[in-house]
Amino acid sequence: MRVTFVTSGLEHLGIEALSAYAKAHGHESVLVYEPKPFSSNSGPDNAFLARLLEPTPESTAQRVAATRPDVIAFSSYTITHRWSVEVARALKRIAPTPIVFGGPHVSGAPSHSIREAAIDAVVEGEGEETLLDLMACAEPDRFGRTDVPNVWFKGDGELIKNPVRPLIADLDSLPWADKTIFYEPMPTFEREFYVISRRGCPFRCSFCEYSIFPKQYPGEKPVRRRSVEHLIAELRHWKARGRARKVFFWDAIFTLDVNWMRQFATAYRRDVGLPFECYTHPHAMSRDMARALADAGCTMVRVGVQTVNSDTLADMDRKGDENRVRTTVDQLRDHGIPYSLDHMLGLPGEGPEDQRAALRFYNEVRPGRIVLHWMTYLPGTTALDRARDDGILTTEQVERILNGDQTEGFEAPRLVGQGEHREALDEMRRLAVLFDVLPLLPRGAITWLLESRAYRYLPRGMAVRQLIALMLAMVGDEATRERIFTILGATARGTTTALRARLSGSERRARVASAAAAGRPLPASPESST
Ligand code: B12
Ligand code: SF4
Repeated sequence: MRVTFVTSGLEHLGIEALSAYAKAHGHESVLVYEPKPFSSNSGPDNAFLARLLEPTPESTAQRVAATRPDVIAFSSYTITHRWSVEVARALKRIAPTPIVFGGPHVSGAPSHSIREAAIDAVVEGEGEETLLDLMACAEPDRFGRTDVPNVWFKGDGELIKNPVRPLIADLDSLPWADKTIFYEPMPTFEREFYVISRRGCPFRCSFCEYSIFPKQYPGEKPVRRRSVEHLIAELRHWKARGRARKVFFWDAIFTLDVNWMRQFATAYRRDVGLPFECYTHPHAMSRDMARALADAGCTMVRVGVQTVNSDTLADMDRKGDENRVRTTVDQLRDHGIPYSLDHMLGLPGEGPEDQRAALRFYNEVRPGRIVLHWMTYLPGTTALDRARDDGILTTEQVERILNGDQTEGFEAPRLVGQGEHREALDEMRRLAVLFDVLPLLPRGAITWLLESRAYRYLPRGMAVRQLIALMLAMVGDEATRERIFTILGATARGTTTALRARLSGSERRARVASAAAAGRPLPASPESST
């Protein structure tokens, strides 16, 4: 049996895990990957360039159909869900092959997702065993209509939800991720080796996908970790190819168990030795943990702060406070480990004054980088439920989010940035630039910009912020440089691929073939329906 995965944007660890599992069980797996460098929310997004250069859903559907799949598998984020649905619809017009959707968006909004006619089955939660079960019933009339756990499907006039199966307890029983399916079309990804040592997070911050966990897996323990041996063997294998320059551990929190970390530090330094970056949480750092990270050769730790307002932290069910953050960065600094801080703008109830307070604090602790995120309302999260209950979002807005509808996007500024909030959000956009430049300017300059409110005259907008990111890459630490080079490399490669497809005419041919197969006239302009 052959499964064809379809995705866009950046490397996808979930697809790599599923592909490896399918192959280990005797199936074939293929990836149709569209870089979509101007619309995947991971680089310089630009609607005009996206329309001009990126493939249409019809052309992606042709690429998928050409792989002759038995099952077509999409993994969608909320920001990519509509695109995935458009490709699925184009596919259904040319072939009856069963289509399954999994991933964070549909896991958070399964009942909305399964209503889409082009989707035959939706999988929530972990997908390895479920995918195999689905491949065993891969015929249009049987697909997912059995008792396959984790699957939602359409019954006769009703939606059917099967129970979820237990989580995979022993991560060492899983094969290594199938990296080659991404490295072949996008060799630049190999420069920064993405890996996870653990699944799950012990916390339940309301804005995070992990807040869904208790509803999805009642009574289950979320955190499971690979053994050091299993992890190091995989890293050694990829290091031997000589292309990776850095490792990124994408665990929600890498620093959870100090004994594991000590064992890891010895083995990593001895057998791998590449610079690496990882996440921590102010409740998951200690002097011993920082020492073990330093022993391992860690070159960047990202500390999740998000806000320093204790009321907001409590409202968002988030642990951690200013003191914990200060202790965490002290411990990292004492061990010579560079750190960056993750901060969120637009959290419910916060305004410019909260951002100024955060900036004063960050100016004291002086991180090497501040990674900013706007509050995003994600399907299934407790933050979305509360925003609806508290009247922050309307029922229509919540429905749009659950359907992955991009009309207003999913970030706070466009959702709640009207009326009384307009001015406050505009000021926060200006403050965003100050967060960006903080690591580049001396402490006194930041204090002056902040207290005199001169930051209101700083140029803002994405172009300026991207320029600052580039400057940080030039003068900043090695880990940041590698991060930015990976994104730039992927954007450049994605653009070349898109240009080549346009110039060779394959895009136009795909649309003609698709329209002919569906018995439709070809739309007038190649760009008109993207
Ligand atoms: C590592 C990571 C990344 C990495 C790697 C991406 C990846 N998916 O592997 C990078 C840096 C590229 C990334 C980028 C982004 N990320 Co991210 N990322 C994560 C993180 C921290 C861990 C993911 C992970 O552990 N994967 C490990 C694999 C094994 O698990 P998995 O991907 O969940 O896949 C399993 C199941 O979901 C299921 N499954 C998944 N797909 C499918 C498909 C089928 C057919 C089946 C049957 C099953 C199935 O089976 C898999 C194996 O069990 C999660 C946090 C979280 N809660 O998951 C956020 C998370 C997935 N990211 C998120 C977001 C928003 C993004 C960005 C959009 C951020 C941005 N720029 O705005 C970008 C998207 C970039 C792009 N366009 O490609 C959100 C997604 C929320 C949503 N509803 O869309 C999450 C949940 C974090 C959050 N905010 O709560 N991310
Ligand atoms: S600590 Fe991080 S990963 Fe864990 S629930 Fe909170 S935001 Fe999500």
